[in-house]
Amino acid sequence: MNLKRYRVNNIQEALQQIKKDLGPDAIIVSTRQVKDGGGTFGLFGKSMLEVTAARDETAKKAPAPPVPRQNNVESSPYGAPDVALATKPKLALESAFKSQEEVQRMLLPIRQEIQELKDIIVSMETRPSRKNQATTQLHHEISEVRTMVQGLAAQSSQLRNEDLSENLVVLFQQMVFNGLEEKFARRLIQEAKKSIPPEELNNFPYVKIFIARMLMKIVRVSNGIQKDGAKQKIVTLIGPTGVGKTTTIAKIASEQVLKYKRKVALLTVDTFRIGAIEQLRSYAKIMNVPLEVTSSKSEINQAIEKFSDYDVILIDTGGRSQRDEAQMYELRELLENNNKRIENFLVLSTTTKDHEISEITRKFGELSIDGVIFTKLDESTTYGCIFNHVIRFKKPIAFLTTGQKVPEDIEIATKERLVDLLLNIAGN
Ligand SMILES: Nc1nc2c(ncn2[C@@H]2O[C@H](COP(=O)(O)OP(=O)(O)OP(=O)(O)O)[C@@H](O)[C@H]2O)c(=O)[nH]1
Ligand SMILES: [Mg+2]
Repeated sequence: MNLKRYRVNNIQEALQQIKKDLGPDAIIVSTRQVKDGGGTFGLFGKSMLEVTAARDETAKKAPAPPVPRQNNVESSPYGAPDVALATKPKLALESAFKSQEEVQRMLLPIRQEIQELKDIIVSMETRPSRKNQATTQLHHEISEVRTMVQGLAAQSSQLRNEDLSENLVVLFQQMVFNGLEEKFARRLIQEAKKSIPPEELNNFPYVKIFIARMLMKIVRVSNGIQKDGAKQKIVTLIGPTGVGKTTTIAKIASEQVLKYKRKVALLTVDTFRIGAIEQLRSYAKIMNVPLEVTSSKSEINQAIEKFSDYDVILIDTGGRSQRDEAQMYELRELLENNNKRIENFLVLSTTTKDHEISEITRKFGELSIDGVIFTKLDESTTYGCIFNHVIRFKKPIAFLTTGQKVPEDIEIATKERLVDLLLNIAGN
């Protein structure tokens, strides 16, 4: 994989250089405006376009020529040693010891030693050490990126054949590389082609902003937790295990108390995981807000009754696997048809695979979903999954979380921020 970054005055300049350096199969993975040095702290620097391009070098390489097989030589995954031992030295030995059997007998201990070494190497390669797992994961990711770059190069030439301007192709590449589903990206650029005045199609900043505006119209946000005149807001966080529900509850509670000066109470129905209650209890203690532990629908209702004069009640639930029908049933039983209006916010991690995010949403969607929280943005490098979700499920996004620190690593999701995550609009 060859990745190169360019600072240029405009996209045409970048495309020329990329074609020259990386060839026609290179794809653009990112474009953004940056300040280019100059002046104090770069303040008076010229605004430049920074373009990152990738090319999979293995794509067009001819396959390696086959290694000629030697007669009577056992093929070895480790290559040379077997061949060397079984050919030249064999001839020398044959002349010294007349009989074939004698030669074989002489070679036996050497063969055994080689086999033992091979076994050691194999066991080292397959031992599930952390380092090995990380390396395997990395190899897997590199091969995924490589496949994507190859696929994108092919799709791009198809788009060029459909007479789409180079600027639209570049933005298509950038969005798909960032995880936006191909068919959504394709629809966007085809729509943009119809709406952008032909004389502007060669104006990269214009085309980019145009697509950003289209995305702003698609994406939905709920501005965190808005009370909208309601006397009380009750919000439950639901979702799979380990996505950050409890940590996010603590962040939201803290923001509600400190920033909005609201009276906040916490509830937890996470009763089957040791330590889960303690985790929330320690946050409640720090923030000086009450916490009630509940394990049935009637207990939830009683606790809500108890906190009837609180502005916001936040309910934490234990993570559940969307594939565990019994757990999902229990969650529905606990949260559906309560006397009070409870809003469910689905918590999803941006590190989860796109198709899993859809599966989770469909399963948890058997409960009503009023908002979505995307967590662990700091651990992810692509954010297209957020847009795929909005396009597929049309649910408003309430918050984004960006780290483990409570309370600071949380932000209210805004349309501008979301579009920036996909297209790098803001620049540096
Ligand atoms: N990097 C990063 N880690 C996070 C973020 N939010 C939560 N975490 C971490 O994710 C781990 C799980 O967080 P929890 O809040 O316990 O997750 P949960 O969804 O409540 O987990 P269960 O109750 O077991 O389902 C913890 O180590 C958190 O610190 C985030 O935005 N970024
Ligand atoms: Mg939890």
